[in-house]
Formats: sequence, C-alpha cells, structure tokens
Amino acid sequence: MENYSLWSLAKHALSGHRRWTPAWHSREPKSRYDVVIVGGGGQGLATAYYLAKNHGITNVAVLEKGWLGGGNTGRNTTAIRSNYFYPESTNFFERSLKLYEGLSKELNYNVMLSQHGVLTLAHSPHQLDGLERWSNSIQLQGIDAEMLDLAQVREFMPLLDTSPDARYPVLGGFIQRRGGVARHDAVAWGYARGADNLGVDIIQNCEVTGFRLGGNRIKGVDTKNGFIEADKVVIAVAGHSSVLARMAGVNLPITSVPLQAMVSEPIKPVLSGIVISPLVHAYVSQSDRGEILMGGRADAYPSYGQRGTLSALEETVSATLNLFPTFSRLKLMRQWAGIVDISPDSSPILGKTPVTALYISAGWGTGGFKAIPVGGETLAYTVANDRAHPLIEPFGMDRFITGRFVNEAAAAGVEH
Ligand code: FAD
Ligand code: PYC
Repeated sequence: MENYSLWSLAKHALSGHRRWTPAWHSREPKSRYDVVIVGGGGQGLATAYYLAKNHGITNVAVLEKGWLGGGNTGRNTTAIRSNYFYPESTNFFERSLKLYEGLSKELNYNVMLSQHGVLTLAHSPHQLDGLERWSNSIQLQGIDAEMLDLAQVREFMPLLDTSPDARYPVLGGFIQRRGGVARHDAVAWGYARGADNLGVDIIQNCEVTGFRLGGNRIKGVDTKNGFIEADKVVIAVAGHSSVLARMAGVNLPITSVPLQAMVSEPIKPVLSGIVISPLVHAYVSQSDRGEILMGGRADAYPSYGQRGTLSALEETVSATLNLFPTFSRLKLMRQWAGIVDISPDSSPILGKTPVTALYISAGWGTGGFKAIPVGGETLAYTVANDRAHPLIEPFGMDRFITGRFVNEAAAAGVEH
C-alpha cells in the first residue's frame, strides 16, 4: 500500500505526478465469480468491500459500464445525516453516520468528512410544530437533534435572510450537528482501493446487457465483454435499477427522474453547514473550493436524460435567492444532473428479490450517498448469509405486497 507521507507527496510533485501507484488494478473479467456486483457506484463498491472484509468472500467482481463513481455517487451534493423520521430509517442511517465517522481510518483514505451541521428551516408555525415532532422522534432513538429558535438560526447561518419582510420569513429550524458532507469521489475510490486490496476484481467499461437464469435461479450475467458465470448477483445501478431488474424478470415499483445540482463561482468562506428549506425547495452549502452549491426539487417528469430541465434549474436558483438575496450577484458556473430511482415510500429497496441468488440495492432516490457505508455493510451480510440483515428487514421488496411502507418522503432533503 502506498504511504502518503509528506515525502511521497513531494516526490510525486517533483516527478510531475506521473508515477502515482494506481489505487486499484484494471482487471480482465474471469469466466466465473462467487459474486458479481453490477454497478461501480458507492453502493456496489461498498458491498464488495464488506463481502471481502467481513465475510471473507473475495472471488467477487464489480462490473461498471463507465467509470467508477461516474453515476450518482460522483454527481450528488454529499449531504450526510441520520435525521429521518421512523425508527427503521433513523437506526439504519445512524449506523451509516457512525461508519462515516470512522471511514477515513477504516479505509486509510481521507474521505474529508466535515460535520458542520444540517439545518432544516421552518417558515410557518405549522412547519415548526412538524419539525418539533420530527426532532422528538429522532431524540427518542438516542440520536442528536435540536430545535433552534430564530436567534440561534441567525447565529448558525448569519448570511441567511431572516428578516421579517423576507418573502418566506424564517421562524426557526431543526439541526443535526453531526450531519455534514464528505468528498464523494474519495468515498468511491476509498472503497474501490479497499476492495481491490482484499482481492476483488474491479472492471470498468463492462456493461451488463442481460441476466441468465436456470429455472428461477441466477446463473450469471451477459456483458459487452461476454458471459460471466456467478453464484450470486447484486444489482446496484441507481438510475437504471428498474431497467436492469426487468432484464432479470423482476418488476420494481420505481420512477426514474433527473435531479440537478449547480455551483456558483468560488468565494471566500461564508457558509458553515448545509441549510435546507422544504418550503422554497432549495438546499445550499459551500464547497471546500468556495463554490456555493445549490440543489432543489427533482425534475417534474421521468427521464433518463442526465441533464435536467432549465425550469427546475431556474426554480432552484430563484429559491436559493429567496434564502440568500446577496447571492444574486454571483455567477452560476456549472450545472449537472443524475437520474434518481424513487420508490413509492421514498425508502430504499434492499435485499433479496423473487429470483434466487439475485439481490438488489435500489430506490435510493435523492438520499443514497449518506447510506453508502451501511448499504454496503448490510447488503454484504444479506448476500453472504442469504438472509436479510436485521437493519434492512423493513426495506425488502415484500413491503409492496404487505403494505408495511416506511414513508420517508417528508424527510428527503428535497421534493421529488
Ligand atoms: P451510482 O453511483 O449511480 O452507481 C450506479 C452505477 O451503475 C453507475 O456508475 C452506472 O454507470 C452503473 N451502471 C448502470 N447500468 C449499468 C450496466 N448495465 N452495467 C454496468 N454498470 C451499470 N444522496 C445523499 O445522501 N445526499 C445528497 O446530498 C444527495 N444529493 C444528490 C444530488 C444529486 C444531484 C443526485 C443526482 C443525487 C443525490 N443523492 C444524494 C443521491 C445519491 O447520489 C445516490 O442515492 C447514490 O449515489 C446511489 O449510489 P449507487 O452506488 O447506488 O449509484
Ligand atoms: O439526502 O439529505 C439528503 C439530500 C439533500 C439534498 C439532496 N439529498
């Protein structure tokens, strides 16, 4: 393993950064694996890592049609928090937050976790009551959550327009101080390097085009590079979950829509933490580079176009200016989108499928970055034991038959 000491940084700087040791190997696919994971985003890579690390299953391939982290993992706004509403969700996301808190050490890779807090605003007494109820529910699980009055909101985010004549006056808010952000590429690359070190094959530019079944059991995957036999297969392809699952004869109740984000030109540090306003439909933070990072509601129509529409962009910018009128003088530098796969109750779909030995990690919608560590850990357990990990029992496909939904639409950072 490379030792990233000051000496090695200086050596690489002097050699023009030409001789870095690659973080993972580029492998040719073998003809057979114990487990094939389709999708080299954070969820797929973390599942591979924990299969090898926690269960000793190393004859594993991660097949990625493009480049690692080129899907939603590399396109998201990296909000990390565990302030969901129902105990099933808070316990699941809190486990993820705890794993994030130790992740740089676990992977020996700096994922740049920065816990500056996530603040959700209330603009009406009714919203304030809702946030109080939400905050109490989280505290009952032993998880940190705190109501802020207007003075405390001002102290946390002085640049926010909290004047009474703002278009949507702020009355208060609810904060999770352990919430924050991490660097998305580093999360994908750290898990990739960790998995590679443990013997997992990471194969990019290898699109899966179909699944082979024998009776009701998975036998392997067809790829652009040929057939690969596998005892078990995991589908972890976010924006294309229903497309891939359908190839294996599994229908997922998922809607796929673009979700956009955008950044301004960089400025000096003016914001600490993330602020979310569910009313104006914007969330705002400042990147380590100084850009003001903005996101809003998902696009109105299902699409696989990874661009997003101008109207959603305009709405996000205008909502941001409702909160921070001073940003009107900033230039918008970049905009991008990813396709998010939204389930009927806005909770993930995790675990076994009706096809024997085929597993799914999907339905992450607008919030699966924060769940990469726990999604990987619990799905690896489920694949290794062919039994749902207790933390993901509530998130199985069977809930669409039993009706035991875990409706977290209101806890998603953005409307969708
Ligand atoms: P991905 O990272 O999308 O990985 C799936 C991979 O599968 C892709 O690399 C894709 O190329 C590959 N693939 C697809 N089809 C095939 C095939 N046929 N063969 C092989 N490979 C295939 N979440 C948060 O927690 N906090 C946030 O602040 C947040 N903000 C977001 C903002 C935006 C703009 C977007 C788009 C998403 C946001 N999310 C956020 C959601 C989060 O990004 C996703 O839920 C998460 O990244 C899903 O991880 P994944 O590994 O499942 O998917
Ligand atoms: O999941 O917290 C979240 C989030 C915020 C913005 C997009 N997703």
